[in-house]
Amino acid sequence: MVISEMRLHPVAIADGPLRSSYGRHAPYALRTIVELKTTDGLTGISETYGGDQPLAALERARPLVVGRDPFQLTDLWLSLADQAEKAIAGDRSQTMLVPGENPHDAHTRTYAALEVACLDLIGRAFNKPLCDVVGGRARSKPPFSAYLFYKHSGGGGMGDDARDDEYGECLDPQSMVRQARQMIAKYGFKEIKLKGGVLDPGQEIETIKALRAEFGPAFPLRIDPNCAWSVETSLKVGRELREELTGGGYLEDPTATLEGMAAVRKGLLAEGIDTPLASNVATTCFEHLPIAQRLDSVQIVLSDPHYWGGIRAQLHLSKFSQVLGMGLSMHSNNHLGVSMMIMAHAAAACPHLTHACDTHYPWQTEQDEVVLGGRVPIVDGAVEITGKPGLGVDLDYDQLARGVERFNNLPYRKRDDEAEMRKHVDPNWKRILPRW
Ligand code: GKR
Ligand code: MG
Repeated sequence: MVISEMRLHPVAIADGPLRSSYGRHAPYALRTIVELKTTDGLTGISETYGGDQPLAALERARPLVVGRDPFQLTDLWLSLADQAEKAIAGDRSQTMLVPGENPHDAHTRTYAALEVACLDLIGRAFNKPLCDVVGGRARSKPPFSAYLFYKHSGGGGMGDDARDDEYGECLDPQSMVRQARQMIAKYGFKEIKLKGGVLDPGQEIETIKALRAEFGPAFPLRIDPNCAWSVETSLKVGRELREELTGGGYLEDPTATLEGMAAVRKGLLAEGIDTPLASNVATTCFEHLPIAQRLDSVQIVLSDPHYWGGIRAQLHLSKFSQVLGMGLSMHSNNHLGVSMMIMAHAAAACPHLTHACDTHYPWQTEQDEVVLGGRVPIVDGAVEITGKPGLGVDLDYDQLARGVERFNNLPYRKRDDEAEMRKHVDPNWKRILPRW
């Protein structure tokens, strides 16, 4: 089996005006669909970040891909890692950059997209699901959590291409409870994540309390303000939500840097509050983990095969976090069904996975899906790994062409949530950390 061709499809997918400490989501999110074709007629697929930068990085890797035996993944990794070492070393956190934009991690993202497509090829060649190709599964129905966002009204897209606003405007505790009820009724999620860092912390505390009042302790709760709070504010929130964020929940990236997180942890423990801290901002690579453990900054690592370096890296991370005494959950960004299956196979394969994974999938619609047969089902909060080979999904080429056309018609080529805030909310808006 030899890879004879690599096809890259940049797509734009409608996205609602969701808020976070990064700003406001634009009407379309960007993704890239990767296809690898082999001399014996197989096609392996993958999905990754979108826009110019990821596309250019994949283009640069083309000479390493075409002509390759898809089993030779270590060699591919070594070649990409070697290129990366020649780049300037620097801050690998996600503190200031939106996910998918840190140039110091470009090699792990590029490798991940290619590795997944190779593993999909191998699965198809041997008629085995991808998670079985990497050693089998710890679970066949990996769980995902309801991912709630404060949002303005609108369902994403523009003009004639606007989507229905399924969840309406949600900018206070009561509308957030409504959003949660709707999402849980539709998908059966059993854990809840609230994207915070948007309203005054007092209102976000109230929102978490309203969610607890509505769903009870059987639904673990987590809140993630993406570093919007000072250490002091994080301590106040931790104190006020001591009941709500324990028992399976967590406090995610309340403040910036491993040192800041360590100060929050230390302060909470000093008051007898053992709320675990999770991170996808301060910890983004293996090198961060021993430091995070030494400082006691992070008790739950947020994996993500898209930027930690693929499915095999996900397995290493599962082991690494277990050995370091840390829990493991999964981070997400806007994505389509191919990524849904990448995350599901990654989560299925992990022996050590302690929390339901995040997914933005409820925020995308059937109209944008590129998977043949429509959206990947989430039932009882889980995605089932079926017996289908590879990722278990194929591409719908008409839908893919529509996504590419939407991309070609867009004036932007990268995510810029600050610009959206300035356009729609406040002409002077800037991301300030900490904001509170
Ligand atoms: O989609 O606005 C968003 C989120 O804030 C996303 O960019 C983050 O990467 O989901 C994310 C997180 O958990 O930090
Ligand atoms: Mg996060």
